[in-house]
Amino acid sequence: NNHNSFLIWFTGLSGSGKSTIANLVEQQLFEKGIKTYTLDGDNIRKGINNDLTFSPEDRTENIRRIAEISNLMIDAGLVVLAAFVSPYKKDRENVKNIVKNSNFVEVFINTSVEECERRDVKGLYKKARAGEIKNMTGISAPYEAPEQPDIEIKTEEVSVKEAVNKIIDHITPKLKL
Ligand code: GGZ
Repeated sequence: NNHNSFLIWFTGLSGSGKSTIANLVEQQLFEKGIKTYTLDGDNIRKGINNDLTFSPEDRTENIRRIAEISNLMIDAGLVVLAAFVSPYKKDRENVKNIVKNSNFVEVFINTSVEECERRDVKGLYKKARAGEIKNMTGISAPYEAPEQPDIEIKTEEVSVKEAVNKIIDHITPKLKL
C-alpha cells in the first residue's frame, strides 16, 4: 500500500486559511482522479471529538485521535488532508510517528495573528479579547510554529492560487498517476 496514500497536515492559527487552501488542493487532486478525504474541525470536533475542549490536554487528545483516523484512511488508500490548528510541536511530532514519516507532509499556513484577527471570520478573536473565550490560540493560548515544515505558505505574501500550486508541485512526485 503505497499508492497515492499519504497525509497532508495543515497547521496554523484559526482563520489563517488552512481549510480554504486544503479544499482547493483537494479539488485539484479530484481532477487528477485521486481519492481524498478532508478532516477538519467541522467533521471531527462536531462528531467523534465532541467530548473535547480547547485545553492543552484535550487538544493533544484531539490531534492523537485525528492521527489514528488518518492512519486508517491512509491504509484505505486515500490522500488525507487534515486542517487543524495543532499548536503544539510535540502533538505534530506524534502525528508523524503515528502515520509513518514518509506518509506525512507538514504544511505551515503562516498568517500572523494580527492578520487573522483583522479577518476574524468567525468573530472568535473579538470574543477572546472580550474574555468570552478562554484558551484562544494566538491570544490566550500558545502557537508553536513549525521550524522545518515541508511547505510554508505566507498568506499575506502569496495568492491562494500560488499557495495551492506550491503544495501540488511538492506532492506531485509522491503521486502515481
Ligand atoms: C482555537 C478555537 C478555539 C480556541 C474555538 N482556540 O477558525 P476555526 O474556529 O474554524 O478553527 C478553530 C477551531 C480549532 O479547532 P482545532 O481542532 O483545529 O484545534 S486544535 O488543533 O488546537 O485542537 C476555531 C475554533 O475551532 N475554536 N475555540 N480556544 N480555535
